Amino acid sequence: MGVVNVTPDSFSDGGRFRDHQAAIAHGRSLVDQGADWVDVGGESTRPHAEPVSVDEELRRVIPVVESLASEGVAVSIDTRKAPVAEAAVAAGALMINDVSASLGAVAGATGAAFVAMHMLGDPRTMQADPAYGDVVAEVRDFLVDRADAARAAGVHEVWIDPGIGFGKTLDHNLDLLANLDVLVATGYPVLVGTSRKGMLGTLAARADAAGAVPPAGDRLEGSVATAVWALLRGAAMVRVHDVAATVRAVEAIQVVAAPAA
Ligand code: HH2
Repeated sequence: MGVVNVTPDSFSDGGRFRDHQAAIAHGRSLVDQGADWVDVGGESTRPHAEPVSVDEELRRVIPVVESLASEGVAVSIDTRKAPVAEAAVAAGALMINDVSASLGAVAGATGAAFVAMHMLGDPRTMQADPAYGDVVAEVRDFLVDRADAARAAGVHEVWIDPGIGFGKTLDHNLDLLANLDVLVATGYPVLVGTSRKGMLGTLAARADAAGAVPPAGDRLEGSVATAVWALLRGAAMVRVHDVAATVRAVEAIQVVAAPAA
């Protein structure tokens, strides 16, 4: 799944695809690089991000969804808002990617597939001392509850996502990545997004002699490594900004993981 953020402020690529034509061209390019899905978002959910109005989010995403979908691209809409999800599906989106895991009924009513992601709190407050008893079990139980509810609401395809970086410390993120098999064992297909996230900056700083944290646009190695890790541990899809590099890495490692007889 390749990411297109039609926002001024996304942590990873904010401002680059604000313009509709730039966003559409980027979506096409991600498909050319090997993306099966293009995830279009109009509201940053980075830590401390301010919410965006429904009207503004619609203005940002709908022309992009409409154009890519009309070209046959499988578009998912990355939103927490029911009116945005409904309008995006009407414009051709086939999946609702919901970081609040609350739009299962909207997916059921519109016939879209659904991603339920785990987040503790909301983006404005989620990184203020997040705490869990057992992060893996709590995230799993939450996701299974939301996924079961979505299925009961008639959703034909339900994905679960641990929400790396959404109300989690570095140790929480690492625990979830180390134990992806627990999510895979639920039977729901698992989506994982580590691409360019803060935890990769922290890990890169640990490996740097000067302790420098690379900016979000300079976290390719960690992004690709953790995407490959997630897929080898049973995730069915990864959400990434750098599609070409990820596809190349996955193709290389598939040969190692399953050598030709
Ligand atoms: N991460 C981000 C946004 N949406 N959706 C899913 N399912 N899983 C994720 O891990 C996930 C997501 C954050 O990344 P990005 O879109 O690059 O940044 P921003 O929220 O600042 O736009």
